[in-house]
Amino acid sequence: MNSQTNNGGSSSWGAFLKSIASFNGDLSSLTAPPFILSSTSLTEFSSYWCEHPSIFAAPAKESDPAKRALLVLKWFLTTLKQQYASRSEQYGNEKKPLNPFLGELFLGKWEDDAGTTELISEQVSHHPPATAYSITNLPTGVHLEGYNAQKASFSKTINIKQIGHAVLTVPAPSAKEPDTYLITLPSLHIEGLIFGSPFIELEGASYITSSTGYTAKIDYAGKGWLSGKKNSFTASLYPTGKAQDVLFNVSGQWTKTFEIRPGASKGKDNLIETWDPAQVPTTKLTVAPIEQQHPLESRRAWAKVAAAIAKGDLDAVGQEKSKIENAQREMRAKERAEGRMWQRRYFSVRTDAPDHVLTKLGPVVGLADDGDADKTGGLWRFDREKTEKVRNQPPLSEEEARNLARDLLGQ
Ligand code: HC3
Repeated sequence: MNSQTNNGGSSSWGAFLKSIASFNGDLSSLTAPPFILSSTSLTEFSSYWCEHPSIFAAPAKESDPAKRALLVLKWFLTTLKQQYASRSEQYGNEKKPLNPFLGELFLGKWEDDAGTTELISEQVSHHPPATAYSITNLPTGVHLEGYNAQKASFSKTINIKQIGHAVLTVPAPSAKEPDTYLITLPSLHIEGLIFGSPFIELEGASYITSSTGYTAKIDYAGKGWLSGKKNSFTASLYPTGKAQDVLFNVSGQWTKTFEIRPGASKGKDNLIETWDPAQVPTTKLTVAPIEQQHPLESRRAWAKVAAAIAKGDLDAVGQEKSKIENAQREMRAKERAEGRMWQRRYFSVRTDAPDHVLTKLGPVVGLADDGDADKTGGLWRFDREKTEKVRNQPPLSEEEARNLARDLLGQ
């Protein structure tokens, strides 16, 4: 059992395991013992897409469309370690993140050799929970947006199907129009539950398909009974519809190293590149100091809960969480009574027309053109007009900020 269980003791972990066995699929309802509680909200997870901004922006400098598609695949693969293993590497186990409230924001930027890259993450739906994000590298205009929700079930362990998708837009050097890449999200399950040190394993396959006519398929595999290494994958990049004509292969472990090689016709043993995350430092995201943040920004809104988690004071955790949950419930009731809806700050539901990306590229990767809107509260797209308006607004006065925190967070 993990050493961090000292606090909660093995019996509380045992009780947690028992509660998982009767799990109803609502991840937020899991009552986890203190050592497994994280003070990080799921809105922060959007930042995992870009911890290497120069790898994110690199496709914009490549004039060959097949090589651009390979650079996009490489970037996607480099994000997996951050997305799915960084917490268990940092804390020794995968913790239970804070369940974001509607309208919660996480804003930041990366500043490095790739210039400024901006992050906007917003909880756009609470029932069902869905987080939307937009990431833009300003010098190149490379832009990622997407939204995700999770559908969980229990069979031997916690299994999670990710709902939603991401769209990467790459303004390419010699191309008339930017490339569009539609990215699907892998399924995952939790391993190590029984030993009190949960970690994530990815499974099944995910895809990236592009408007330039290339598709990448990534197959995930874990450590089997007899063979295999944990966090393994093999990926191939091919012209869309011609899965046999592999242009590039990538294989390895998404937590460790992986190798990029040409497809069979170009000498599959020729190594093009080895990616070793240990050799490439990540760029730290900068967020505004808490007192300068908007009251709905994650770290400001959850500060008291985070402090209580840090102290291991479960009563205070419960009380502070309840304040937010109750205020949110009251706000929803008020909105219903007044016949209005919570206005999302940076994203809008796409209702006016068919979504061109999903109509064109969705069928290649098995995504419906409604973007699974019924399971994510809508087909969410980044709204540049709204964002412009927000940017032109004066900052909230202290009184406005206090009132917002009182009305929306019970603080
Ligand atoms: C399942 C998960 C919440 C969802 C997390 C997602 C899918 C969110 C979107 C990110 O881009 C990628 C990502 C990574 C990790 C996923 C989390 C792992 C565990 C957490 C459950 C709600 C917690 C389960 C409880 C426990 C104790 C096993 O950690």
